[in-house]
Amino acid sequence: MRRSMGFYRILMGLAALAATSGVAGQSGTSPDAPAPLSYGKHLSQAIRLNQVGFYPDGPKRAVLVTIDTGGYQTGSGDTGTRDLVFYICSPDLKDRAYKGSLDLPQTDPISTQKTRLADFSAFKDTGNFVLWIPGIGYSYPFHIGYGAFGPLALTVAKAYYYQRASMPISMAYAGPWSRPEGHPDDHVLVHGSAASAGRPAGSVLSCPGGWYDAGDYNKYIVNSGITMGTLLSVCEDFPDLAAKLKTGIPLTDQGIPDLLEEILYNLRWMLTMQDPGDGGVYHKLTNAQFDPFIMPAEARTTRYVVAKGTCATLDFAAVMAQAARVLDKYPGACPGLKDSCLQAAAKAWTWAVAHPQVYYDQTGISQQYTPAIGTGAYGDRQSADEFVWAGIELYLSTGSLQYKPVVDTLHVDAVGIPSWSDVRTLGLYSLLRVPSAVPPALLASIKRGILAQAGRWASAVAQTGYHAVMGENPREYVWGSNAVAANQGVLLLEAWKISGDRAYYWLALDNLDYLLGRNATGYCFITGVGSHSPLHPHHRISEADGIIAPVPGWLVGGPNPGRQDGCVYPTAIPNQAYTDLTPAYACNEIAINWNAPLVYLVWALEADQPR
Ligand code: 9MR
Ligand code: 9MR
Repeated sequence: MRRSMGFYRILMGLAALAATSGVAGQSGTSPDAPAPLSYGKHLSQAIRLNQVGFYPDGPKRAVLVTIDTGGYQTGSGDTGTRDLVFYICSPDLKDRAYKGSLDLPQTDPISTQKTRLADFSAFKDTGNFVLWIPGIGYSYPFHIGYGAFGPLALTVAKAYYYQRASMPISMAYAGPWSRPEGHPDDHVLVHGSAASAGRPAGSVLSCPGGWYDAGDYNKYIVNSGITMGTLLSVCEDFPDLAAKLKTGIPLTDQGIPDLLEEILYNLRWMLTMQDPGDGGVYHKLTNAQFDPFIMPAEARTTRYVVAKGTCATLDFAAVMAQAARVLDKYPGACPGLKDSCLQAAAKAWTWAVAHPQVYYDQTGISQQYTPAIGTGAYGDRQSADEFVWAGIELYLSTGSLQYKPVVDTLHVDAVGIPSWSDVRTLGLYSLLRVPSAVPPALLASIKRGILAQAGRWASAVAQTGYHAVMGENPREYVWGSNAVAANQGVLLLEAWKISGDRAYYWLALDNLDYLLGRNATGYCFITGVGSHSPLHPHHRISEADGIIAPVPGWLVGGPNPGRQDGCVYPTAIPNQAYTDLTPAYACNEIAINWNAPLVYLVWALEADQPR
């Protein structure tokens, strides 16, 4: 909120400026004549841009919505037929540092909005600016600088700290978002669905720690899987940056990056979710039903571990194997942990091979056992991709011939982005990290697949109204569409690494521009970031803590015409189906698996900037 206070001060200054400068009406001017320089000195939400910043050497684009056919927000009032100039100005509009003209209007294929692009890539000065279009208004402020996303990199990673279960979140690290410990999870019951000979129903387990999944307070292994795989990949791919970025969290292990410290908080919880008797992993640790909107410390409902499953067990195996590889780089730290991870991963694999199709069936479980379970299902009836991911990570981390057949029998045609239910691509990314271990033909097919996907996206981007890959395909506006945008960015960065073609790096940045405000809703989708961001996420802590500002650094789910929450949205148009309301969990929840690719995207972009 501090950022926006500053922003409002700017606004007030501008109001005073407008009052003294004799702002004139449109008298005597035809609608198509150039606008006088004397009006339009107010904020215009019709100007959409990255509300955080730009790199001096990078592309810089803003979009003016001239006509908003969807009725989500008003357009600019511009007819779209006249020539329009824009200026990059100091925030008080006194100094004009750059002049450009807007492109002709085009129709955004999804929203059917009419949009005009303002490209100021040629402007390379550093500092704080607004974009001003005479007659229309000025934009939210932004920064141009090397390391423009350094603070953002810290904010989106720090978010996980606020989400920790089973420990107090202290004032020293969390400031206003400090809170007492919630969900100790040291007295967790084995649900009937999870019973085994060694651990009959009602046995008491201790499974403390970890992150709450999302707006709710439950902890799900499947969703921890993709989250951890993505965050561990940040550590693996950008160790130098990880060593430098200090997120300001309590440190228990010496000599490891803050990000890894945060990751290990969830990893140690995950380890408790394996049955040491047989190696199987419980699907989730949960209440029977969702908690109400109360603070973690007030929640007292009985907690259960529910049903072992193949997908959870393999996701667990993959995470533990990859973690062993990352921990290997910090030999002095966390004594014994790497070996524990490797043993746990191997045991989990063995269980999964013996139980290859134990799928999570919440309806069936609830019919058979009491209590019935109504929390997030993360049900997935396909374990082939989990076998591939786990097999690859185990092979790369152990070199054992036991896992080699997974690599030898792998055939890759197309490569798509991963999701919690489809994790194969996480394994493919890992193969690219250790090319010497991969058969050359397989390696080539993975690269071809990634370049083909990235190439298709690149060729269609100019047709979108907001110049971003996210925006090409209306079917991508699913529950958690913002994570689709972030994951597209990650794939584009892989394409950049493979080909050396910078254009893919900039296309990845375009998707970050999308998430930070250059989109059909005008929102910067990360709490506490930018000038116009969600204030009412579906997040129990943010809603119940009595603080107006939501917990910062969280990416909300984003536009989703599915509206599975039954809420009223302003429109069902895919890229505008968003509302900043707490009950709207299908577009405005936050989740650990959505922030993870955002962390990857921002850290990867920053890792390549001079600092
Ligand atoms: O708060 C829950 C959120 O975390 C889940 O993503 C969502 C879908 O499973 O469900 C939310 O809980 C709602 C429940 O499904 C229906 N009754 C209202 C609950 C809170 O809004
Ligand atoms: O992200 C999940 C989305 O892909 C599913 O369509 C949706 C309904 O099953 O559930 C989402 O995950 C939620 C989980 O079930 C409970 N915690 C909150 C998650 C984010 O909304």
